[in-house]
Parts: sequence; C-alpha cells; structure tokens
Amino acid sequence: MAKFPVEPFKIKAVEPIRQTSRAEREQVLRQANYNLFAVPAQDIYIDLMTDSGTSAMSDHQWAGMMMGDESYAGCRNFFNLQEAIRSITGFQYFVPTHQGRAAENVLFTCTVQPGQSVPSNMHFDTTQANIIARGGKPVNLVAEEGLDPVSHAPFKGDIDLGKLEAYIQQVGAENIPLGMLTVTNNSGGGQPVSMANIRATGNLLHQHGIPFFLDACRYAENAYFIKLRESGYADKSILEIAREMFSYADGCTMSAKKDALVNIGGFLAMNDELLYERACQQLILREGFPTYGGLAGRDLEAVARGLWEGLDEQYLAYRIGHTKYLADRLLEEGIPLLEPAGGHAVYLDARRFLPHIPQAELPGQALSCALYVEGGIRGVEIGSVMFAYEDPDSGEMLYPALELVRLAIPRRVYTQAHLDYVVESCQRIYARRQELRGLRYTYAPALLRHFTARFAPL
Ligand code: P70
Repeated sequence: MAKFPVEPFKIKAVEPIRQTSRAEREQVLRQANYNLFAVPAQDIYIDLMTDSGTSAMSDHQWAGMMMGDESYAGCRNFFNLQEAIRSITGFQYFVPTHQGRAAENVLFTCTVQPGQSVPSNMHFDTTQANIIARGGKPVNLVAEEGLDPVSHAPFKGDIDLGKLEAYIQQVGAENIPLGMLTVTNNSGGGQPVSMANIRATGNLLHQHGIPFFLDACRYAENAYFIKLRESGYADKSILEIAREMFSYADGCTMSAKKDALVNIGGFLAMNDELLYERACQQLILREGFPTYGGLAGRDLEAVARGLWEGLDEQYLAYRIGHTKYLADRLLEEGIPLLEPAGGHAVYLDARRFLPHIPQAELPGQALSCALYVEGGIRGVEIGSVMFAYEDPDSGEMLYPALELVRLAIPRRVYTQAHLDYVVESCQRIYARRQELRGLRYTYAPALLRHFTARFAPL
C-alpha cells in the first residue's frame, strides 16, 4: 500500500503552465487591484481558486461530446442525462441549467416570497445572493463544531437540529418555503454532513410541511465521507449511499461543475410536478427549452457520463486522499488549517495564520495575495470579503465566524509534486508572516462583492 494517494488514471493530454518571476507577479497583482479574480489565468502557476468547472474530463466524456445531438427539442443526450439523474437521485423531474446558480435562481423564483427565510447548514455565496435577490433571508444553522477550526468531529457540516426546530417555531413554518443542506459544506471547510443529519433534517422539515432540498454539487464526496466515517455504511456502495441521501429530500440544485466532472452545466431536480411545471416556465424565460436548458447537447452528454464517473469508489479514494495529503503536509509544517481536511479543498485559517491583522483589515485577502506573490498560486478568500455584511437594522458590520483562504483542488488536474510545491510556498510565507499587512477596499459592490472588489495595501 503506497503512503500517498496514487492516481487511478494516466495522463493523455497536457496543458503547459508557466512560472513567472516575483517582480512580474507583484506588477500583475497591482494591476489587478489585489483581487485575484482580476488576474489573467496565464499569469497563474498553480490555480487553486476553485474546483468548479476546472476538472479534467475523461476520454469517455470527450468521446461523449462527439455524440452531442444538437436538436433544439428532445435531443438524445437529454434522455441519457435524465436516466443518470433519475437513477442516482430518484427524483422524477429535472431541468438542465447552464450552472448551479441558474438552478438556484429558478428554484427561488418559484418558491421564495419577500420576507421569507431559507434555513440551511450554510449557504454558499451564490445561494445566499440568490435568496437575497428574491427579498428572502438566508439563514445558516451549522452545528457548533462546524465553526471550530480544530475540532475533529467527523461531520462538521451537520446542521444544528435544535436550532432548526427553534427557528421554525420562531418565524413560523408558513414563512419558510423550503429548507436546505449544502453537501459538503463549502463555506464551512468542505466538511461532510452525516446521513443521520440528512435524514433528521428531512423528517423535521416535513413534520412542519416544509420542503427539503439538497445543494448537491459535492454529493459524491459527501457520500464517500459517510462510507468512511458513519457506522453502518462501510459495506455500502457510493451509489447506494447517494441514493439514500437523496431519498430524504424533495429535490436538489446541482452545479455539475463539481462532482459531475464537467467544465459547465447544472440542473434542478424535484419530485413535485407543479413545481416542475413552474420551473419549466422560468427555464424557458431564462435558460432555454427544458430539454437543453442553456447547454449544448454535447455538454448534457458530458454531465450524464461525468455523474457516473464521479461515483467511482477508486476515484473518490484518490480524490479525498489527494486533498488530505495536502492538508497533512501543511500541518506537518505547523501551518494553521481548518481541520480535518475537507473533500475538495484545504482551508488555511487566516485568523491563526495572521493574528496581528484584524478582520476589518481582511487577513484572508492579505494571505491570498501573499500566496500569489510567493508562488504564483491562486486560492480564494472565504472570509470577510466574501461574507461580511452590514446589518440592515443596526448598521453594524457583521463578520463571519471563519476567516479562511481556500485552496480548492481541481479534479484529476494536479499531481502530488504540484501539491508539494504549494506546501513549500506556504512554508516560506509562514516563516515571515509577521511582515504581512492588511488591505482596505477602494471599490466594493453591494452583492457578491468578492468577484469584482478592488483593494489597496495598508
Ligand atoms: C466554488 C464555486 C459554487 C457553488 C457551490 C455551492 C455549494 C452552489 C454553487 C454555485 C463558486 C466559486 C467561488 C469562488 C471562486 C470561484 C468560484 N461554488 N452551491 O468554487 O454553482 O458556480 O455552478 O453557479 O460551491 O465553490 P455555480
């Protein structure tokens, strides 16, 4: 048995990447106003900004792309995708969308009225923004250990069921059009949600007549953690575990850009026929006819094939092991992380990394800039830049509990040597962390600020 995860694939096509000099990177970062979203990808060496849409597709998926049926209505790839979604999720109806946030938009447009709340373990950024855009209120009720960066609880993505019950009592079930769980919990460190918690959340919501949806973009990684960590699941297949997860829900949103191993695509699935009919109307308005939903036939085929590949147990063992390898190497160097490793990413704990920079001076953003200057590495801040907001009642700035820099690992793209290079770069920054300074905003839009904000060093 090897001491490190060995790739269950070999490499057939390569894409060159280019090292730049430190002086070049300093210049690029200045020009990008210290926002890594504004840095051209050709100036990045190792791109860990996201695991979304960045997977390497397999030869089987690429072959499927050549089988794209580009008919406007009823293309054969739609039916292949329908077969995969029905078989894996058990949901009767679905509409394809161009990516996850489009599925969110359609779902919330059909369900959320102004003033209503949507509780979850933790909403991710686009989900939060899409609820707010409908005049709704996103509510995060993750269990206490999910906010403790060093707790090794096995399922730190679980929702606090007591808080969920109390919240339903407080605002009334009629003001909650649906409840959600994000699997795995992206804003909380890519931590999994247990089957017991998914089941209990479904039961609790249903007792109050509230529909339950999964934000399912990393459902296969979540299923693999259940197999590893939850008693009674060690001998079940990933497909069986996934089916059970979905069986407690009434539907899901899915960004296929994650666990379905494609560069673009998503869907909204559900059992409620009336909701499906309304979703089709929204889809035609925004995305396209319900058998293609903003995608080409070839894209639908890649999603259909990728959904099956993403459930392969050997692949998942490598995938989760690869992420854990990076976390373990960083921990060996004493670098503070959110522990244990998540499924798709390692999250540097900027608060413990840079205790001398207060949250108002954006320590996560400062750390992500330092990573770029040091190694040409692009991570993403998941902290105050992404989530701090002004309380509409008190006008006070509310900062998130966690101040993180996420190093998300694209699927089947980087090797162990690439990860070792990331560790060495982090190590050099950690050695001179006292020299790092915070940042201030020079421009900050109201919604989804992180994508386009501009900064200046303090
Ligand atoms: C990410 C991307 C997308 C996402 C998600 C969950 C749990 C829905 C969506 C939306 C977004 C991102 C963040 C920072 C940098 C680049 C990209 N997550 N739900 O990387 O799906 O993007 O397809 O509309 O994580 O985590 P989509």
